[in-house]
Amino acid sequence: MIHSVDLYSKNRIIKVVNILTTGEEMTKYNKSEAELEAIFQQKIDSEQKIEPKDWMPEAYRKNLIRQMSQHAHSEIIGMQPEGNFITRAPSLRRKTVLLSKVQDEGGHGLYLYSATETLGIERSELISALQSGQAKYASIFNYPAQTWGDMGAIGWLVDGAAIVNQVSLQRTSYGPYARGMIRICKEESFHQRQGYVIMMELAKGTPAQKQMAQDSLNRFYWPSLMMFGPHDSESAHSAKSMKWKIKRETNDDLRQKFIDQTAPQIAYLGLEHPDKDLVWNEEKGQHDSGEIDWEEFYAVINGNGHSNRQRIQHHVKAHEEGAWVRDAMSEYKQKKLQRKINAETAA
Ligand code: FAQ
Repeated sequence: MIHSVDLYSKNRIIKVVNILTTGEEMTKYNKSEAELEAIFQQKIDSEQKIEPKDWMPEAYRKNLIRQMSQHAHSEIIGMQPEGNFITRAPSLRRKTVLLSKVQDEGGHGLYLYSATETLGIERSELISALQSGQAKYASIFNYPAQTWGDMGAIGWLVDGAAIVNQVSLQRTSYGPYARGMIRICKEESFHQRQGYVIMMELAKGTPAQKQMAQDSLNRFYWPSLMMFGPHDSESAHSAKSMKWKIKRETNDDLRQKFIDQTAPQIAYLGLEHPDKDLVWNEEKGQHDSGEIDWEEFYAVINGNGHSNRQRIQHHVKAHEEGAWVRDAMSEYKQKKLQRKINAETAA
């Protein structure tokens, strides 16, 4: 009989083997850590992907686990504001579209957790870090969704901002993350479009509907800009992440792209721009814009946004209620393994 502790040790053994590979490579190629690091950086500089079994500096692995798991958590926690509106969608068609969109976000979270696990960390460790508040998720999901207009604003602006970032991440240096991003971006484009269509319908509807669209835009515009993170000068991880090509463009450059792409979309809807300081700068070929409320940003990422506690409580509850699924899966896995061992012993 194989007990779960045996399976657990099996995973531990895999981890140890991975660590040994590092040592083996050092002996195999007779290379020091510094030489391996130089080879690693050359690979990055020549646009080769780093794959799970390749040698990588420990700080690269840790930084990737941090960013990728936070990205996965964002997708999963991000299901909550829109999930809350599935039963309130104004038509059957809208309900099916929203349901499918929210399911896609769940799928993105799962690809990203799986990709993170290739770096030698267990899913359960990632989930504990989320639930204990040790790991962050995108600040935007701590703002409440209050109206149907918010479903439009989230799809258009939140998925829109996510795409601007994720298009650049398709070229990230870690192979499993880059490949995951290609599929995720295709799905996010549909999400962004469905959000904009909701906004177009509201904006050309009754005065009350147009007002609803304006109100959603006003509440979600600035938090969407915050999705790109602090200014480059304040960004703790950017320098290393850019050198390692985990990030391909800086927080401020990506935010600027989003500001520039969103301005004509707001104008097309006939809505007022929430940034009263926004002006086109002919010389720079981009917009100059007003300053983000960074106090609000830091309050939200440090756990004090409107919905932080509610989002985590909801996740903990859903996770506990799903325990039987995980137990059933692990029993089944053990049963299959035991059958295989029995068959091999009998042969
Ligand atoms: N929210 O040094 P940096 C989506 C943290 S997917 C919360 O600049 P970095 C789809 C940062 O983690 C949206 N925390 O950090 C969807 C770090 O804290 P740490 C998610 C933030 O990593 C749509 C600290 O501040 N997308 O929306 C935020 O180099 C609709 C210092 O910052 C991704 O995760 C923030 N906005 O750059 C789903 C993309 N900004 O870890 C459902 C991948 C910064 O030291 C519905 N991630 N922090 O404790 C990235 O590109 C990067 O991680 C950044 C931040 C750009 C988010």
